Amino acid sequence: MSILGTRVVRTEDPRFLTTGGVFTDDMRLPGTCHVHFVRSVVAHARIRSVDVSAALQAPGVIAAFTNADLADLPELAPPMAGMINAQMSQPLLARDVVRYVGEPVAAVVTEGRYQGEDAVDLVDVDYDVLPPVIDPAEAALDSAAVLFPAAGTNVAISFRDAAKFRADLFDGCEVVVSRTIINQRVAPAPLEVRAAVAQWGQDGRLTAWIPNQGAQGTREALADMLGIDQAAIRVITPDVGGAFGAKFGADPEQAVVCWVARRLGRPARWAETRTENMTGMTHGRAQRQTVTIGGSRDGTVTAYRLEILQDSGSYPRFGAFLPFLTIMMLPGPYAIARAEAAATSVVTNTTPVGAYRGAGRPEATAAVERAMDLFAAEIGVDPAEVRRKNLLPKFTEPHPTDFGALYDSGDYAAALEVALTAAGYQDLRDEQAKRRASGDVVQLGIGLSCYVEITGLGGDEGGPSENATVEVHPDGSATILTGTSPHGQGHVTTWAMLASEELGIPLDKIAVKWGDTDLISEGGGTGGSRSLQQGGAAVQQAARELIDVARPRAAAELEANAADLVFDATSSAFAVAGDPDASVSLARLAEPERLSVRTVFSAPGATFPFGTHVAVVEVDTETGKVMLRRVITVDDAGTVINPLLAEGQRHGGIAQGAAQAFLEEVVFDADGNPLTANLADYPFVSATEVPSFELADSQTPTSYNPLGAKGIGEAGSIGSTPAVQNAIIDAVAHLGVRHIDMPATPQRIWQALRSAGSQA
Ligand code: MCN
Repeated sequence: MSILGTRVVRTEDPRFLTTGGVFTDDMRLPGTCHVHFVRSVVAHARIRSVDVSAALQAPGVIAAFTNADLADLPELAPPMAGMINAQMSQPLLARDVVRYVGEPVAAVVTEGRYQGEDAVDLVDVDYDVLPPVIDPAEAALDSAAVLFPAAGTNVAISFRDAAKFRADLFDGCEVVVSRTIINQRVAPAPLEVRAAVAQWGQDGRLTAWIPNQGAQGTREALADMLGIDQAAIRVITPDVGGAFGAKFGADPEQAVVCWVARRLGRPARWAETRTENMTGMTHGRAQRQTVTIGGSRDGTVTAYRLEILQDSGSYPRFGAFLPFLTIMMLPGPYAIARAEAAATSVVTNTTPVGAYRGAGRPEATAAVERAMDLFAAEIGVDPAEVRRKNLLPKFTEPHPTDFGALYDSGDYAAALEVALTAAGYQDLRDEQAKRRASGDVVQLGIGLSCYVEITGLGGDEGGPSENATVEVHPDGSATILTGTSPHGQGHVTTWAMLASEELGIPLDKIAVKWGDTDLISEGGGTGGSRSLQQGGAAVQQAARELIDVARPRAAAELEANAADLVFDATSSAFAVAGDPDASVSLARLAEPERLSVRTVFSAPGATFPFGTHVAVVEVDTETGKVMLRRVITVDDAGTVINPLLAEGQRHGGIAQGAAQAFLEEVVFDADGNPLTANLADYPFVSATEVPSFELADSQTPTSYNPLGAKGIGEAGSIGSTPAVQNAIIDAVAHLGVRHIDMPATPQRIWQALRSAGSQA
């Protein structure tokens, strides 16, 4: 019986639950010093001076560094240079200007960790405060103060041109609705904050332990920031306590820790506080979207336009690039005859924005799903019916869109119907009608969201790819080396399942290794829900190739013809066809020489998982309080290899996505002071705010890899956000409310009800 598709319990967990993980901050090297950062307390200012003299006198202080000390490091280009305005790069420590609260200005190095906490307070930074630009709409104005005078603009990058919008896009539409909606800034808030430990060897090589999503990408980022060859760096990834897109590459602080270790000739370490994490780690989303949707009164949508203003934060990073992905997924699962989009990414005096679970695609889904509901409300047709009318029909051959995507396979209408049936949609509408009729204080809301997303995007010209090595040892065990980098997704379990399936080696005899660049020099890491479809496929391919390598050895051993041998995965041995007594195990074949295969799996392209989410909420119309009652989802990620893990990903993603709809938001005041700088002020979602989700099964295999698998890691956070937002608005729609921005907090709901009431 195949192990694939079965609910194998995570083999990672016994260790986490007993001895515990070993995270970067657990690394202990003799003679280590501690790095602490002095961070800007103002959002925008010229630095007149940085005086570290008092700090240097404090107990335990070894050294203190400012930007002037980093003269041996190269001038940095912004990440994704060539696309992003070249004048907008971030120095490792602020040079003449600070551009957000939390920006590292100086580094203080101490013998003991606790000594640094006090010493940083003794560094005297003299600021000449500049006008802060916090609102991206203001940043986009010609009259706005510019963050980078040399750039002469706050625009980091733009995509397509709103000036070229068609004047006739909405011609012939019976109904056109337009609205500006906010996809607010949120914090990835992984349980493990950022950290680094660095040590230079006698040979001049750097070893850096950094929590990341791909050691090879982290090595490249460090090489750029330190101006050294990648070959001179070894990155090791200890256990990682969540990343959610925000731990790709390396951050300036991590490069400074490496630099300090070199300068002082001893190991150096840093682990941030939660407040540093909330203000210093990249945030996600942060789009202002203007949607315009038009069509006929029967529910057919014929035209759709999206204008995006992306807040990139102070130093443009991946966040500036998010609209590219949003536009790529613009029409979502719908057949809309005419659609167009344009986007501008601007810099503001706030924390830089980066990738966050879904990165650009949740924003596309949120826009079109909100637009669909606005349209449905305007024409008075059930939102399910409007979606039904406009979904692309089922296709099995790749479907190209006008926005550069090639949907591999999909049956969006089926996903909608399965979800509606599982939810008991009509019963819910009946209950809603009853509560509306009785004027119940607590109203019921039902929200829908249909989505298609992109997973496994990227790679070089050859398309997306990933490598894997499988080695069988003489004792019957095996080792897998992978270029992916799990941080909660369970690759150890799944990769072992894939190898076990091919080789017949039990799971507990298969070790999975990743995240050491000296051991695995190439790899794309884990992000964009790429790992199974590329990294997992590579493991399967390597295991199959290993059988091919072993076959001639078995033939020699058994003095048989290679073609007459069959490999039996239940006994992990080759046997001569028709003569089961003549057999030799794989383990035995690994005795004379190493039995190891490294392979690269290349995919023809990205895959496009899809689904439908139905959210059911109760809204107290007197207090605005929201209770999330149910979320029912279809998340079709092709063939599922381990349903337990895939469902875990869905549960986590749905909770995270739902939290964006009604709880989470990173807030700055008008001066750029962060108001959500810890987990007391930032309402981090927990199990108490969400119900257990109802997950319907749907598997439409892709032909892009032999597993038939697409990605599942981000589906939950893509589908759930608009479903929950739509449900909340639906609960109070009969009272005259058409839209409430996220997060739909009690205050916002209450205000929406009041202004709808006063208009009535
Ligand atoms: N899987 C499966 N069948 C499928 C698809 C996936 O059995 N058809 C399983 C895989 O074997 C794997 C897991 O589900 O164990 C997720 O696989 P995949 O969809 O390939 O996604 P990745 O492993 O590449 O994970 C990346 C994704 C992203 S982009 C973010 S952000 C995210 C997420 O994973 N961050 C996470 N889930 C997270 N989960 C935790 N605990 N922590 C994070 O930081």
